[in-house]
Amino acid sequence: MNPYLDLLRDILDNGVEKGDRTGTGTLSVFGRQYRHDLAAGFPLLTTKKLHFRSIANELLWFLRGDTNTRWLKDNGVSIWDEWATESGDLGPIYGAQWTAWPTDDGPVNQIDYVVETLRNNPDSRRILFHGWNVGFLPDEAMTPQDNVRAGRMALPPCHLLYQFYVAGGRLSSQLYIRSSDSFLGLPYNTASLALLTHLLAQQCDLQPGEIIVTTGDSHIYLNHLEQVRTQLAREPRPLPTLHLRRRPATIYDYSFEDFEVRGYDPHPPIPAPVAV
Ligand code: THF
Repeated sequence: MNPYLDLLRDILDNGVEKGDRTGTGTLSVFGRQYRHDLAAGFPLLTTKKLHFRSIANELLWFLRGDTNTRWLKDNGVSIWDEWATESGDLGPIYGAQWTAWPTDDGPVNQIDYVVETLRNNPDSRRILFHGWNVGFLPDEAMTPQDNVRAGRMALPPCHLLYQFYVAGGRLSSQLYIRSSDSFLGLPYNTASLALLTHLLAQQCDLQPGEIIVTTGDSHIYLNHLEQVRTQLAREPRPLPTLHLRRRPATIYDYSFEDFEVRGYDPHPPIPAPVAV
C-alpha cells in the first residue's frame, strides 16, 4: 500500500548484513523497484518531514551544471558539504556529466538532448541521460577530497541512469540507483525524480505520468535502524501536490520560488547521521 514503507520492511526482514565503503555497516538486499503515479500527488514522504528546499535546490544545482557547494550554501543547502574540498569543489559529479559530458568533439549537454527528443521524437526509446562516466570515477582507496584534487569525482554517482517514456500525452520516468541509502538518500532521489518529471513535462507540453525507481544495492545503514522503526510505526498521510507558478523559457530557468508544494502535513523530522 505504501511502496516506500514496504521496501523498508523488506530490507529489515530480508537484508543481509554487509560491510561498506564507509565502515558503517548495512542491511542490504539487491534489486528492488517501486512506482508512483504523479496524478496521485507529489511523492514527498509524509512519515517524516523532508526538507523540500534541499531537494529542489539540489536539482536546480545539477541542472546549472554546477559542481561546487557555494551556490548550494547560498541557498541554504548543506547536504553536499561532507565530500567537498575547502573551496567547495566536488569534481565532475552529476551536474558536469548531465550538462557537459566531455567528448572528443567537445562537451555534450544530455539534458538538451532529452528536452529536444521529448519534443521532436517522443516515441524514441533512447530518451535518457547517464551519469556514470568511467573516465572520471574516483579511486576508492583515496578520500573524496583527494580524488577531486586529482580531477576525479568526489563520489561516483548513486542515481545514474534516467530514462523517459511518452504515451498518451503523459511523460513517465525511470531512475536506476546503483546504491540506495534507503532512509536518507532514497526519499530525496524519489522526490527529485518527480520534480524533474514535472519540469520536463511542462517544458515539453506533456502531463506528468508515472515515476519508477529501480534500486541496486538497497540498504539501510545500521545506525539508521532505530529511525526506520520509528518511521514504520507512523501512519502515512495524504500526499501534497506540486504547482509550478510559471513556465520559464527553458528547463534551466526555474528557481525555487517557482515551486509551490500544497498540503504537505508530514510527521516530524527524524534526524539521522549520513555515512561519508
Ligand atoms: N551518501 C550517503 N551515505 N547517503 C546518501 O543519501 C548520499 N546521497 C548524496 C551523496 N552521498 C550520499 C548526498 N545526499 C542528506 C540527504 C541527502 C544527501 C546527504 C545528506 C541528509 O542528511 N538529509 C537530512 C536533512 C539534512 C538537510 O536537509 O539539511 C534528512 O533528514 O533527510 C544521496 O544522493
